[in-house]
Amino acid sequence: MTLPLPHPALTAVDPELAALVGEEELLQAGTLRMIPSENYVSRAVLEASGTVLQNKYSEGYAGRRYYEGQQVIDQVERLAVARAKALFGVEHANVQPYSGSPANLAVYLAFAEPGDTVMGMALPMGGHLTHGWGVSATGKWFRGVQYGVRHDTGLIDFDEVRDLALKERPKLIFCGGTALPRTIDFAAFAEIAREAGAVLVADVAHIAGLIAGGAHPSPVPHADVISTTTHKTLRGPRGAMLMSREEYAKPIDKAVFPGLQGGPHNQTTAGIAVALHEAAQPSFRDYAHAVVANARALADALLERGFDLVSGGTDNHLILIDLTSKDVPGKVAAKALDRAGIVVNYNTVPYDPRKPFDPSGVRIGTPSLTSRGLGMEHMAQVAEWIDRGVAAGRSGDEASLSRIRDEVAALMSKHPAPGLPA
Ligand code: DSN
Repeated sequence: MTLPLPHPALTAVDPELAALVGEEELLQAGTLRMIPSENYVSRAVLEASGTVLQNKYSEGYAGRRYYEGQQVIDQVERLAVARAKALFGVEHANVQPYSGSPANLAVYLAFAEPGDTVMGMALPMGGHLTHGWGVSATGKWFRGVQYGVRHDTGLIDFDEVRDLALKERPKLIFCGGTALPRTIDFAAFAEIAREAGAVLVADVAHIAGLIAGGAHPSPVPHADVISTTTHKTLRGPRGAMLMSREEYAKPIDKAVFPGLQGGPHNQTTAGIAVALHEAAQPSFRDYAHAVVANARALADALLERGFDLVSGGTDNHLILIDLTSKDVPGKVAAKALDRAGIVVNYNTVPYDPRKPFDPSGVRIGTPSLTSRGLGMEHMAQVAEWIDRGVAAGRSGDEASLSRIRDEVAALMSKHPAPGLPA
């Protein structure tokens, strides 16, 4: 089979949309995708996510629905829940949240009242909007207090976190985020949460696949609630899960439905079930460890080329580059790399003097390229492309960007992506 994939029904009904899907398939096949929150799902996950399960309403939970005709849907949801519990070793799993932000909002609904104090990592330090940041509903409807990382090390200062938690007595403490290149010390957060009388929420959206594959320590049994999306390192469809001990099952389930959401997206639940099955295979452990090994090798290669990495490197799938010393803004670099076939996102770095829409850094990661079978032996080449691309972005050398794009496409053509045939 060659790209783009045949979509006969779609092409017949809506050729304009079919053409756009085909363009996206070619783009994803021909580029080096390095946004750390993205990945490639398998053909099996794609198929499960595009089934007639889509046609069914099933508000409620398996065995307790508000609509009839759930003979199959109940089994699908039970399968996904059982697989999540087995994979992560948790007592309770809810697979219905539509995505990470609604999942986190459900946690607020379950454990806090509007106006309560909540604590999370500041967004520009690597946290997430829904951890109480001001522009988010979670920062408007709750009183968000925020911790960060140390200026000198780029690492979380647990003395600062403890002092803040004991002073502010938040109802919830979030750990985890979107731009954290280092291992999260769940035990340290749990101790602080216990002292402060807070519910500890581990948002492991970025690292769920690494945890499942044994390449990052698990938040079990330290966190009271574990929130995760399913589409990042876990390599499932776009969705989310909330996991906990049994004692929190009821408030979490009630908050997701009927508190916040209506009918679950059953086709997504099916895709999640397939992804969890795939993540339970021995090959997924290899994948998770390879993601980290690649990121470390890439970080070393970038350091050799004089790049300034926040916290000095990485323990996981993600690298945050501060481009101040390269004299090029993150946005200029990200857009140049995109023209060179290397897809990254511009990102704030801790204590960034620039604005969020025009920050100093770029955020890169290895989940997608590892899914395509790139290994440590390729990371020096990837670093060289990034180095050349950033320099070409600074000088406006479009010919150089175009040459990199051809080189990238040549390598990627030898590494078919899951879900996309060569
Ligand atoms: N948008 C996600 C990310 O890119 O990290 C977080 O929600």
